[in-house]
Amino acid sequence: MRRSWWRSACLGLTIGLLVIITQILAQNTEDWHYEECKLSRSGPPATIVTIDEESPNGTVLVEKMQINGRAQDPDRTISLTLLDNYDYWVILDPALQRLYLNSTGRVLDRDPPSYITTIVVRIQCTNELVGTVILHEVRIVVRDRNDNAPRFQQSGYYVSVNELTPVGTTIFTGFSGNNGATDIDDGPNGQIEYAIQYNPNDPMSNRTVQVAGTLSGNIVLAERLNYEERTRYIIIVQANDRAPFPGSRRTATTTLTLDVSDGDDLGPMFLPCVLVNNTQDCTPITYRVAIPELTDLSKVNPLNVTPPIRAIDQDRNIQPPSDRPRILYFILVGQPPAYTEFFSLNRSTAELRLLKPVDRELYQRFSLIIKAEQDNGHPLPAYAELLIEILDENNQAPYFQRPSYQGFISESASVGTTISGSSNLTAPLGIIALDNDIEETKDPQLKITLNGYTSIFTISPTGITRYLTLLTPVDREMQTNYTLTLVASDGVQQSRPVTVDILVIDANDNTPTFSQVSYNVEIFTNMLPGETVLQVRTQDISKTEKP
Ligand SMILES: *[C@@H]1O[C@H](CO)[C@@H](O)[C@H](O)[C@H]1NC(C)=O
Ligand SMILES: *[C@@H]1O[C@H](CO)[C@@H](O)[C@H](O)[C@H]1NC(C)=O
Ligand SMILES: *[C@@H]1O[C@H](CO)[C@@H](O)[C@H](O)[C@H]1NC(C)=O
Ligand SMILES: *[C@@H]1O[C@H](CO)[C@@H](O)[C@H](O)[C@H]1NC(C)=O
Ligand SMILES: *[C@@H]1O[C@H](CO)[C@@H](O)[C@H](O)[C@H]1NC(C)=O
Ligand SMILES: *[C@@H]1O[C@H](CO)[C@@H](O)[C@H](O)[C@H]1NC(C)=O
Ligand SMILES: *[C@@H]1O[C@H](CO)[C@@H](O)[C@H](O)[C@H]1NC(C)=O
Ligand SMILES: [Ca+2]
Ligand SMILES: [Ca+2]
Repeated sequence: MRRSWWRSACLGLTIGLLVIITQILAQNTEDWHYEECKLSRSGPPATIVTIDEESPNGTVLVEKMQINGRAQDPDRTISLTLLDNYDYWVILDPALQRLYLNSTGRVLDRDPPSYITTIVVRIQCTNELVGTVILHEVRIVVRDRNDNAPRFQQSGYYVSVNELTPVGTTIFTGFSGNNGATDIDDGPNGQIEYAIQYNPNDPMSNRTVQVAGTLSGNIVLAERLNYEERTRYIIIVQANDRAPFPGSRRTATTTLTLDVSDGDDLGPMFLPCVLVNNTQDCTPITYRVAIPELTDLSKVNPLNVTPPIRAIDQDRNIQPPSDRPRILYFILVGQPPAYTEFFSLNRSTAELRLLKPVDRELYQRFSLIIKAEQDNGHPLPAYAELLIEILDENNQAPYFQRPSYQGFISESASVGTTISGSSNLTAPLGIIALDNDIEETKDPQLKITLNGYTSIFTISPTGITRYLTLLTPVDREMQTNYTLTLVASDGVQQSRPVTVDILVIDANDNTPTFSQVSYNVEIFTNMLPGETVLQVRTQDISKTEKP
């Protein structure tokens, strides 16, 4: 009985060992099956790759997934499927465990509005031996390319700057807050810098302003403006992005129109202004007035100054107009000093008035300096001379400088032509009448009347030297001479008449030609001095000679 217990115990032990060995063997086989579908590489569980945006279709995303197992027949141990393939951006080749980009018919665009910055897919691996499933994540990061140029938000920009603005002042901040150029690329590819470009159509514009900060695009004045010289600059501003390689940076340009506004930097000027040669300066002006001695004030006031005293501000376009200063007039100094008793100049109207009659025995003339200045205290006054002649009582008759005048006019002369003083028609015929009542003896106010042929000729109404001009065309065939008379009058006294003879000259475009090309002349030895050798006739082919 004891012996059979031992035997059965040994049998049980043997069976137990067998079971354990079998189990160990079985376990080894299953472990091997479970390695399928796992990654053969070490490292993080997800596969992360980076590609450029706009990569072409078929670009390899992942060369090999490195998943354990064989995904193609025969002897397939695993099968691979792509999950979460949003928009089908990824193609899986299971046999090669390779991932491709599918951009058939479209562009992988990282920038707005697509904003494709990452693509995440999962690869499902099914273990065909034991039926287990493992998911592998693949994360595709889309890298930005500098494929967009900056774009200005406005087609052009505008700024108005007063000419008195100091150099260094920020005059333009219109690019701030995304109102300048924007670039939809990412990072530096989308950051903007501004610069002023040379404008061949406005070569000064890149000197006039500077960019204060390349990132802000704020613009400062680099040179003094002068409204009187230039009122507008066309500035070309370039925006570029900051792509790391300068060669791949992209740019855009816009124009900034800078209008200069007028500032109060100039004083007044007296009118009329005759510029000194090629300058912006007026030649000094002299105003004149002649007043008869001992005249009734009411007859002469206000005094008739020629040209009328007037000054304007040289800053002509100060805005708003209410900011424009008024101009005040003063007599600054004068000779003789007694002028203060006789004359007053209205501060605001420049009206000159005689305060009491002048005796020519005491004063023959006054020479004054007048001043015009702005009513706002601006320190740039203008000065002019004012000459006042005191005229003798009118007791002398005017007279002509010459006893008679000879004038010439071509019959082809058009209406308005001035009668010439020489037969070659090179200089006009000037007629001067004088009056000894007036100290300078030349009175531009004298009235000269023409007697005879008033429908054909006329004389200039004013001026020291007068000229005759043609009113209707003349024809030498009708009349070759016109004789008329002139009379000068100072309003009271009259000159003696003078005669003007005007000769109509044949209009002749063709130079005279000789009737024969050469002449054979025989000179007789017994000829007397003065005898005719040959009569040579020149013929004017434009006109047959009249007897
Ligand atoms: C895009 O690429 C995939 C993978 O290489 C290829 O199978 C497909 O034919 C390509 N499509 C075109 C239009 O070329
Ligand atoms: C590639 O993408 C296009 C467009 O989305 C889609 O129609 C096509 O089926 C995709 N091709 C593959 C092989 O997934
Ligand atoms: C303006 O542009 C011209 C031409 O490119 C250049 O020579 C000049 O130096 C520039 N001026 C300034 C102040 O940048
Ligand atoms: C104006 O120019 C002329 C010649 O062009 C010259 O003779 C004259 O001196 C100049 N006048 C002044 C004020 O510069
Ligand atoms: C100047 O002229 C203005 C306008 O005619 C007049 O109102 C003013 O009284 C005058 N001033 C003097 C001092 O005469
Ligand atoms: C025209 O004639 C005048 C005098 O008759 C003379 O002084 C002048 O030199 C002449 N001019 C020409 C261009 O012949
Ligand atoms: C025509 O003018 C000439 C001078 O050129 C003069 O000698 C002649 O007398 C005048 N004839 C008449 C009819 O006035
Ligand atoms: Ca860019
Ligand atoms: Ca981009």
